[in-house]
Amino acid sequence: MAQKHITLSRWLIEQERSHGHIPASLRLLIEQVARACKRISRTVNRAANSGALGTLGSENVQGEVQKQLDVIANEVLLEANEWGGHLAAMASEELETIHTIPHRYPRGEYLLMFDPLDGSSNIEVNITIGTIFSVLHLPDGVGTVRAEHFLQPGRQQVAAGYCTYGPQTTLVLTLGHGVAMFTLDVEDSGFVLIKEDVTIPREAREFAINMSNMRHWDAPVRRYIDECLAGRDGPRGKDFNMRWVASMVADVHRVLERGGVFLYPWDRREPDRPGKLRLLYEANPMALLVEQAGGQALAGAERILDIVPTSLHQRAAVMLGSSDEVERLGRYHREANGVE
Ligand code: P6P
Repeated sequence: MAQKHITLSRWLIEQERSHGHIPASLRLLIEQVARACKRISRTVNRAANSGALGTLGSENVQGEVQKQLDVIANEVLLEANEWGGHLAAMASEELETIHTIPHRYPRGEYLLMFDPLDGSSNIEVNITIGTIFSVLHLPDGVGTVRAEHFLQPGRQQVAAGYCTYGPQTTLVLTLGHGVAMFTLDVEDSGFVLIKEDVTIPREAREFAINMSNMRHWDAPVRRYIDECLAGRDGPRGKDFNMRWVASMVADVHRVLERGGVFLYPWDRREPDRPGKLRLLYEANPMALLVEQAGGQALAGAERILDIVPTSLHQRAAVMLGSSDEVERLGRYHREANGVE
């Protein structure tokens, strides 16, 4: 039977009206973020012809070389979201400090954080990249918004999602009541529902990790991966497959679609750094999506969504996906810590 043509706008209105899941202000915020993602998708698709590939020679707050598209995507998100009256401030991987709403616009109740273009190392080689975003409530009674107001544990997110720019432009979204996927219908230039109540299989045969870092891993991660590599002759009794796209949005999307586990763990290269990925606008939104889809998301032994942030751009170890696999990883970390 032909699937009903449900646009993102209609789905959001139904979430507001019939399910009472969200207020109109959050619905309108999500629509503005989606509109910005459509603009970024068009810009990415044209980049090779318009000369927008390549670097700017500058570095961002992370000390990473900025790509032209990183800066363009950041500007698109700031411009699309600052006038609507739904936000009090924004934070971005590309900005050292928060972006407060200009006085000429009304201030809203939400805080928006984003990685405007995740996977930048893949831009020049035409591999899927994407935008990751997270929404929090501004704490009550705040006068002047400061970075500290963003430092809330991920379990307090009111919405989270990402948009992939690859073979399809697909928006994946949770409002705290399951995960839904929408793919851009280029003719209509609108996002159309393709899947809701996304569920990650408990079991998996696929892991995603950058194997070149193996010698730097901690014992629990090494134990888990060695067992996967031992396959059916080893303690797991089954063979595993490996994937590594080096775009978190692509690897996490695969996990949401068919299960598996994604790892970017702590390693010895920078022992004082908990991991490579950023907590507020990469680990937290992806952890919420995965948990809402029935999976799990840990930063070693600890649940990612329980981490209380101490700085805007802090990093976290990430192990997320099929719950049987992530539970095993958590157990190995607790055993190594002498907790189990
Ligand atoms: P590595 C992209 O730069 C990113 O932040 C994530 O999207 C991705 O999962 C990871 O880094 C890739 O890191 O060390 O394999 O290049």
